[in-house]
Amino acid sequence: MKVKREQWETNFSEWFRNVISRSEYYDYRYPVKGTGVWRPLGMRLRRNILNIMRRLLEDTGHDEVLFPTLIPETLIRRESEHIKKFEEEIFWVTRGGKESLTSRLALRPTSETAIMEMFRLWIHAHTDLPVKIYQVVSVFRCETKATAPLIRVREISTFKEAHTAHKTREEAEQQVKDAIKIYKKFFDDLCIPYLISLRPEWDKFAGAVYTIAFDTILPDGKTLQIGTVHYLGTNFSQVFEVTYLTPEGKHEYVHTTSYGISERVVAAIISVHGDDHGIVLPPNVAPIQVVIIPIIYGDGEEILKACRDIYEKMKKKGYSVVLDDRSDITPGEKYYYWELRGVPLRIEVGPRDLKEDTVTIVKRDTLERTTIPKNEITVFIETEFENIKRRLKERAWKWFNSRVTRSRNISDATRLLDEKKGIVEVPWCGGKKCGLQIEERTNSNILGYDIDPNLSDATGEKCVNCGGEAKYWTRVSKRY
Ligand code: A5A
Ligand code: ZN
Repeated sequence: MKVKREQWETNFSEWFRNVISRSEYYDYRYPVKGTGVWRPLGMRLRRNILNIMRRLLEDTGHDEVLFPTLIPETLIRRESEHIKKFEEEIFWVTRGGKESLTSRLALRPTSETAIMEMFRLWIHAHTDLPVKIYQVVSVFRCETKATAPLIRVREISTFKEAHTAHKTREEAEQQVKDAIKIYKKFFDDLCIPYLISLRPEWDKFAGAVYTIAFDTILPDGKTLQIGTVHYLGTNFSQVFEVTYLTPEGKHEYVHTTSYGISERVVAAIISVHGDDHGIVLPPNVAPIQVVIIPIIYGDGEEILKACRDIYEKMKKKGYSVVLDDRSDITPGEKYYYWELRGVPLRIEVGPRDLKEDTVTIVKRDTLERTTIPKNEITVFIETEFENIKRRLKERAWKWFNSRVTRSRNISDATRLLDEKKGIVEVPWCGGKKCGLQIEERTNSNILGYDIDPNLSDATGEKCVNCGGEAKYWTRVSKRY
C-alpha cells in the first residue's frame, strides 16, 4: 500500500484536529477556550517526550524545581519591558471566595519574575554560581490570536522552562550556546526539522537582550516556533537586585538566561510525520510501539497462543506492546484503529504464519508488509525501530528543505510566500525600518537570520527593501 499525504498537506488544520481527537490523544472540547485534555495515549507521548528533555537537562547539570502558580502583582510589574508585553495576556486572580484580594495575583504567564525573587535569596557569593534549574508546569496566557489545539493554547500545560544565573556575560552566553545544543539534540531525537534564527529586536522575548528561536514548518507551509533561548543580561537581576560577591569583595549583578518549549513540540511531532491514515511516530516516543493482531479463522486457540508468546517476549524486552484480541471487530478494523494511533510496527499472526512458523510485520511509516521467521522477531524489531527513525528523519528533512528557498526580489518572495509558503530567505541590510517594511510588503513575518554567520552572511548582496548593502539573509514566513 502506498502512503497517502493528500489531506495532510492540502487540508492540514482539519487533518490535525481530526487526527488528534479521533486517535484519542487529546480532546479540545473542554469548555474553556484555549485548553484541552491530555488523554491516556497523548499523556504517554507527552511523557516520553519530556523524559528525553529531562535526561538532556539533568545530564548537563540542571536541577528540577517547582514554583507556585501565582505571582504577586508587585513582582510581575517590576521589570518594565516584561510587564508591558505580558500585561495584555495575564489572567488575574482578584478574589478569594467572597472577599476581594488586597493585592492581585497573576496566573504566571512565565516564571522569570518569580524565580528572580528567589534567586535574590539564594545567591550570595560567586561560589553559589552558576545556578541551573528547570520546571515543567502550566503557564497561562490569554492569547488574543486565534487559539488552536496544542499550537496556541491559553493554558500551556507542557511548559518546560529552564532558568540559569551566571557570573559574567561570557558565561551566560556560553549557556545560551549549551541550551541550543540541548535543543538540537532534543529535536533531532524527535526527528523534527528546524532552523535556528536570531529573532529581530522587535520580536524578542519581553525583557531579553536577545532571543534565539527554533522554527519548524507545518504541512500547510506555515512556520511554528517550537523553542526559544533567551539571553536576559542583567535586565532582571538589576530590578530584582540579584547580586553576588566576587572574590575581590565587589557586588556584581548576575547574568541570566531562560529557555523554553511547550506542547507545540507534541503538535510538531504529530504534524511533521503524519499521513492520511493518521499519526506516525518515531518508535522512541510512541506510546505503543508494537501491536499484535491475531488473524483468526474458526478456532483460533493456537494462533492466540502464538500471539501471547510474542507478547510476553516483547514485554520482557521492555517494549510497549498491545495484543489486540478483541473478538467483536475484524482485523481490518484493527489495522485502521492502530494506524490512526501511530503504532510503529504491527505484527500479524494468521493460519499460514502458524503453519510456516513466521509472522507478518507491517511498518507504519511505509505501510510495507514483510514476512519473517518467528524466531527473528526481536532482532528484526530492534533494527527496524532504528530504520523507521532514520526514514522519518530523512523524509521530514527532505520535505522541510524543499520549502526553504532564497529570493533577491521582493515580489518574487511575496509570490513564493503566498503560493508555496515555507521559509524564504532574502538579503537584508539589518535596519529595523527595512525589516518592518519587508514584513508589510510580503504580508509575512521576519524570523531573523541564522546564528551561524556562514549561513547568514549576505556580503555583496543588496537589501531587498532599500537596495543598500545587505548584511544578512533573513528568513521570512507566514507563521502560527
Ligand atoms: N520564559 C521563557 C523561556 C519563555 O516564556 N519563552 S517563550 O515565551 O518564548 O515561550 C517558550 C516557548 O513556548 C515558545 O518558544 C513556544 O514554542 C511556546 N509557546 C509560547 N506561547 C505558547 C502558546 N500560547 N501555546 C503553546 N505554546 C506556546
Ligand atoms: Zn534595507
